[in-house]
Amino acid sequence: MTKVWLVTGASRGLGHEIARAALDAGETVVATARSADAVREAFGDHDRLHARALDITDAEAANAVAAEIAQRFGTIDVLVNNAGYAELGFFETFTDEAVRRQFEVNLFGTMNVARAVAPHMRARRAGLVVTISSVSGLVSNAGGAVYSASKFAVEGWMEGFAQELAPLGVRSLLVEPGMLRTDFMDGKSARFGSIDIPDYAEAIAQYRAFIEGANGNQPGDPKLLAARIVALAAQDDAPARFVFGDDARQWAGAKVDQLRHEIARSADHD
Ligand code: NJP
Repeated sequence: MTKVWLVTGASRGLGHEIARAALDAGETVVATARSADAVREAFGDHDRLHARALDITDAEAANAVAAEIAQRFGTIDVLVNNAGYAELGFFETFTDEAVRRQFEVNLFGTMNVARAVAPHMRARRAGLVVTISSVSGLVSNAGGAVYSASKFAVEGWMEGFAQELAPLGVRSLLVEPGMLRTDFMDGKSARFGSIDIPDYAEAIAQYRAFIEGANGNQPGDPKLLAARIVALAAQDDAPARFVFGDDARQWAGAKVDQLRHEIARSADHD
């Protein structure tokens, strides 16, 4: 039977590919982004595609979209909480406003949509919440402190919330991709710290050169990840986490090794 998907951030990048892959699998998809027209333009005409405007920082809009889907289709089977962006650069180069904006979208916006959808899933004792986190939700590096802080927060929230939902029949999948070829690192999406701090100038110049070199050349294929997510969503025994890409698995593995080492060393000081 065809399932009903709600995908955020579906105008471009990974969200667009997930919505497309779900349509190709025969599903009904409510695809959202800040502009419904941008979503319509991205997909063209499709009878199972329903474009809606949803800025995820707007909790009322999230409630309205979820209520409309539940009323119209009787169900929301899969939520893909995908919309997000990155504030890239060294922590002290960001204003407080920029840091809060990062959390407003990546954490509180993602929570808004989950809060809007979860009651409909709980009522039916069924559903799947897919959260697009990042390997940066497991590992942080110089230049990624603010973005990682928001994704670590997403991880902590969803790890607990997933356990609250599971006994009520609602499954969860946290996705931690490595670098994907989307607009993510491009000026169309990413923002950069604006405060000039000479102590960091050289390190920041190297970091910016890395970002410029990586933009458009990321190893991860968003189409492939989208296909994997749609396949995982169809499995009853899907894993709680999906770390996508060699780069992500390498970084996450190194973090686990480092944590084990530091935990063992901590025991020496008990
Ligand atoms: O980025 P991009 P991705 N409300 O820039 C939307 C994570 N990730 O596909 O409104 C609603 O091509 C925006 O829509 P628009 C990343 O953190 C990525 O790579 O038209 N929507 C667009 O559709 C994020 O969570 C990489 O501007 C909002 C989409 O989000 C997810 O993957 C690695 C919005 C962004 O498309 C998708 O990002 C990784 C708002 N307030 C995790 N703000 C990577 N690409 O390397 C933005 O580990 N959007």
